Amino acid sequence: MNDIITIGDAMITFDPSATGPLRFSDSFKRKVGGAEFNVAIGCSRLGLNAGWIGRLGKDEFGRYIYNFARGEGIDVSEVKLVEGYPTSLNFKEIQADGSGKTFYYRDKSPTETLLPESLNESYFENAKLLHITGVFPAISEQNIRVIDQAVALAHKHGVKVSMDPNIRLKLWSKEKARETLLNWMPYVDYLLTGLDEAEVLFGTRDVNELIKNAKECGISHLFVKLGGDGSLVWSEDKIIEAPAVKVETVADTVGAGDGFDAGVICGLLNGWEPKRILQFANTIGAMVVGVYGDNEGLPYYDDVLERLGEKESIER
Ligand code: KDG
Repeated sequence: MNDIITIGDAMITFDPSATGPLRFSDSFKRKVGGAEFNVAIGCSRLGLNAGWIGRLGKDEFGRYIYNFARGEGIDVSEVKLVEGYPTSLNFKEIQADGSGKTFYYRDKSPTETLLPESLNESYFENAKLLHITGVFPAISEQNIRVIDQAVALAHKHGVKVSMDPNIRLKLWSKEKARETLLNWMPYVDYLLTGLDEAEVLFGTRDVNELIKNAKECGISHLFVKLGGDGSLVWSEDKIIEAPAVKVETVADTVGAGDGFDAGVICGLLNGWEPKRILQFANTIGAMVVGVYGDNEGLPYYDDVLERLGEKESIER
């Protein structure tokens, strides 16, 4: 049985060895990325049983990602390596302040071979939570149908659904993102969003307005990521806030939101109080940005406790 399952297009990510425009980057480190995949890694490191549903090319990169996932303890029983579709690629550009851009090479994504009817109903029946984001459905119309089926299966089996809109405007328009993601809101229990994405969805950045919208959609918990201002959660008609965790040096901001999501999912599945969930998730976000790579900075459970000062750190 998996605590959390997710569906995504995992990619090989080429991280530049130096900051600055991609056109001048001439050496890269080969890494692994993909928003939903990062969340699965984060959850697994925190001690949850995480399953990832996906398709990879039957090529060297696909094998690498598959083995990487297994090494992270992710359940890959619903992953297939397929002929004729190269594993998706992503080249990153990183600026001196840690902010970044992504350049995708995923037009013929192996996820084209993942059909709604490919989803295994018992995989959903045996999960506690389905995590979806706006990345996978932005890749193709078929992927949208896959998520339609996934949320329907989750609903049928009483599986909670969390959503991070993760709107990637290189993959689809604001209008298409809004229309598609809003269609799934009636199935979403936990919405984890930044203000920019919330604005795309609901046309406002005002927290009270967002709460009104969340209520109307039947969302039980609205988590808002506020970057340097920390985060907040609305649930049971209360708003709880937590400050950001101080970061000494920002190396690479990509993946921080996925780390936050993993922390929230861990807290929700363990039944923690909202304040504790935010404190834990903010800490993970801060730990991720201190390390280069989309998922290298995702901590193990004890690492978070050490960073929170709740567990002694023994260095030698
Ligand atoms: O959230 C981090 C991801 O965005 C990154 O790992 C890869 O851009 C990516 C994507 O499309 O999933």
